[in-house]
Amino acid sequence: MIDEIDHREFRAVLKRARHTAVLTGAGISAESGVPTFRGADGLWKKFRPEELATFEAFMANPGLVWEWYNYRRDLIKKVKPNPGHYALAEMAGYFKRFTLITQNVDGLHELAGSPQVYELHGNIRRNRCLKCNRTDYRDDYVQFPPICQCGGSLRPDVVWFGEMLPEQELSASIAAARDCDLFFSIGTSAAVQPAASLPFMAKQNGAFVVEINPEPSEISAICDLTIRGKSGEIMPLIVRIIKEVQGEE
Ligand code: BJW
Ligand code: ZN
Repeated sequence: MIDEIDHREFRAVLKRARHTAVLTGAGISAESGVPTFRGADGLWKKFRPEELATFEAFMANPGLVWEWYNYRRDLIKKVKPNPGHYALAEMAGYFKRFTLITQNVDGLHELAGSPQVYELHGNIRRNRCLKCNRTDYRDDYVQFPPICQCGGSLRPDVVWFGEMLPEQELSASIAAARDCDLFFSIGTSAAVQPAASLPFMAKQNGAFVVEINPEPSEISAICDLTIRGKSGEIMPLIVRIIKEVQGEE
């Protein structure tokens, strides 16, 4: 595996990169024990997205949608970042600019110490009020489904299908994809828009695009380097190479 990663062209790219941008998906948290969405053991194999991950589904049956999110919240509370998350937190220190963009709602990048993370699909630990828009991280509401102090219904503050992504995070992510010279797509099937367009934007701008994923994805064909392996194993190796090349004259 190290031969696949450790070659002259990639070493040169790592050495000269000025701005590195990274997009992560569910796969980076798989080794922490968080299920992915698609694939053999994916969440969507057991639950249909349109029944749980849309605003319409929430309005039709808030109790059912809340049960599903509470089940996932409980699971996420028990897990820890893995070597992939820690490697990315460390990587931030090795480039003039480093932008970390995630589709994940589990908060594990922040927990691993990444200094700034654009969370494109929200955060599963956060609640948002449908009436006053206030947010909080409480999980001790007495009523079920939970109600805000203003009387409005609370929802998980994640982005469902058909909803807009948070404007600032999305525009900062697009700007980074257009500005970077090195882009990593890690652990995502790149099946969901608009996040899946970011690697294409980076490529169009001339960036070197690297994919880390044990399986092919929607973006594999445009990648300059595809590393077929687990991010928890590959990312620490990449950090090791970055340290080496940055120490070279
Ligand atoms: C490993 C690994 C290991 C495993 N190491 N790797 C047609 C064209 C363009 C767009 C659309 C369209 N039709 C509909 C749309 C829009 C829609 C969309 O993209 N749909 C597609 C399904 C086609 N997008 C939206 O609706 C978005 N909003 C939007 O577009 O707004 C504008 C608009 C509004 C109204 C009308 C029209 C436009 C919003 C998308 C929100 C996505 N939300 C979710 C749920 C979040 C909340 C929750 O958690 O419950 O976000 S869906 C789900 O998918 C979640 C994820 O963030 C997202 C992406 O999944 P991800 O991370 O890629 O996971 P997987 O499971 O797919 O892949 C895991 C990968 O890891 C695999 O490849 C494995 O191989 C790999 N792996 N182990 C490394 N150890
Ligand atoms: Zn409220």
